[in-house]
Amino acid sequence: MSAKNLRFGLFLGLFLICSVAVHGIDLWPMPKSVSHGSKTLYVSREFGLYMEGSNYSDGLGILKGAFERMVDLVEASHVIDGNSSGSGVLSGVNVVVHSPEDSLNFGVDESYTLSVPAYGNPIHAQIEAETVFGALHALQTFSQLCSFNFVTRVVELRSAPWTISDLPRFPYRGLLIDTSRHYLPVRIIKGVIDAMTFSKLNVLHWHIVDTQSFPIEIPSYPRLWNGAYSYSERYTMADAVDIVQYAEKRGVNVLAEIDVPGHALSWGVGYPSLWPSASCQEPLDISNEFTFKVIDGILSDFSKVFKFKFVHLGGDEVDTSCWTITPHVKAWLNQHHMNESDGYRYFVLRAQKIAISHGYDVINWEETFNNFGNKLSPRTVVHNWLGGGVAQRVVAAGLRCIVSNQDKWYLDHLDAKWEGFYMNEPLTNISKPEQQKLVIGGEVCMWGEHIDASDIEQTIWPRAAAAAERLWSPLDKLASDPKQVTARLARFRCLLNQRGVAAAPLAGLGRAAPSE
Ligand code: CP6
Repeated sequence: MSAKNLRFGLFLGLFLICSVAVHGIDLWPMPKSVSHGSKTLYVSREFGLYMEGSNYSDGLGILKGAFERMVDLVEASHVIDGNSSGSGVLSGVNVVVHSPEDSLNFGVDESYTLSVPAYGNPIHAQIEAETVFGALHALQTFSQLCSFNFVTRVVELRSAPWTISDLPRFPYRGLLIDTSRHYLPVRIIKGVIDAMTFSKLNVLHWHIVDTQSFPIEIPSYPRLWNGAYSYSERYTMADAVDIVQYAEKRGVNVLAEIDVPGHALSWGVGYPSLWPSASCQEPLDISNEFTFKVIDGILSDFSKVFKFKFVHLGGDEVDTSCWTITPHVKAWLNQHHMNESDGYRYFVLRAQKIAISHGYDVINWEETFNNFGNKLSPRTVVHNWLGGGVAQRVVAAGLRCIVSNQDKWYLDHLDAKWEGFYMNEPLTNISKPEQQKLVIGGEVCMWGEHIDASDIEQTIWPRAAAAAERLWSPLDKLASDPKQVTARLARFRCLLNQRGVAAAPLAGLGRAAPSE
């Protein structure tokens, strides 16, 4: 077989897999309300962006950039032979944004309406949104209505007219990446952000540092990144600014984490006095004022770069034995009338106070709540990860909660299937509306011990997308049986592939190898 035939065969194969079933509504995640007709429109090669009636001036180019990327996605690798005007030609989109504000943060209005009329001269799609970030979601939805017709060789938009009205079920829809266990180049992180926008995830939880390495520059304490794996496996503060700006332009917040007092051994490579001793290196030395000075310096530097309302302070899996077997730490605890669990509480609460002094609300892993929940700042969001349904108890105590239970939403569990990701319901056993509101959302976690730049994409996708629909779509639009969405998710997975995201087949991760 010639290379050309082989390419054609592969192309035909992908085409057949990806174009089965044009029936139904091919959107992921499913919007709150959708209605459509049956007319096919052709997308003009001069498809344009209009902003008539907007109060928003797009000074940062957020909308224009998103529009250009959308046109790129829809036309990617295809020649448009279609007419640029005339009957049945969709010649542009008018975007009306009501708020002039362009700063992204937690709770920003992400709602939008999108309508595509079937007739008119010219025919323009219409997007209305309170903020530009709602308009970005509308453009993503619009891009999923478009497809390339290989017979007529035009980009078409089928089933017009469309009327879509949409908003997220939860304001926090996260994905964790871990750059301590394996370094991820900036380019890879940007690719993760791009892919997140396709399924409307809006928080990149950046677990930057941990025991294994300290890859980020901290200007206040410049020896901290001596704990990086190598000279090149590092992020400058300029890299961090670049990532945050890249994400914000796409409607994605960046949540920075330093996980203290456990998971912090690498801090002591540059500053050994942060270790209880040279032979007992974590948790951080609670008896040393310098420890809290360093945390203050990091959070002070972070507050200039990471503008999200929250910072994550970890607090999970703290093994305090180093504190009790190291004489000077043990003496300090005794002197302050603390046992080791008092010390753990003291440390977490003091770190919280420092974060709050820099203007942040705090997210902590659930062990902090499980051990001393009533002592946590009311500005705490408790991040679930263990299996025990802590969300119920957190919201009953009046605190906010993010759901990431490891039995369902840990992407590093390679045997976890997409169906489990889809079916994980954050409001399980929470029925009071005022308590439901305290569950601000959920997050899938791509811990980095066993993945790196070579395979992070196919490990995240499409399973993270399954969770993304759970977090975005209203309960009455979510399938009660994942079989009902298999075909639609499979097509979304193909769309990710077409867009250059190495999403694995649905029958890939989470499945045993086929037997001989
Ligand atoms: N690192 C940190 C981890 C994990 C946690 N915190 C983790 C624990 C168990 C599993 C996966 C990841 N690798 N800092 C727990 C929140 Cl199964």
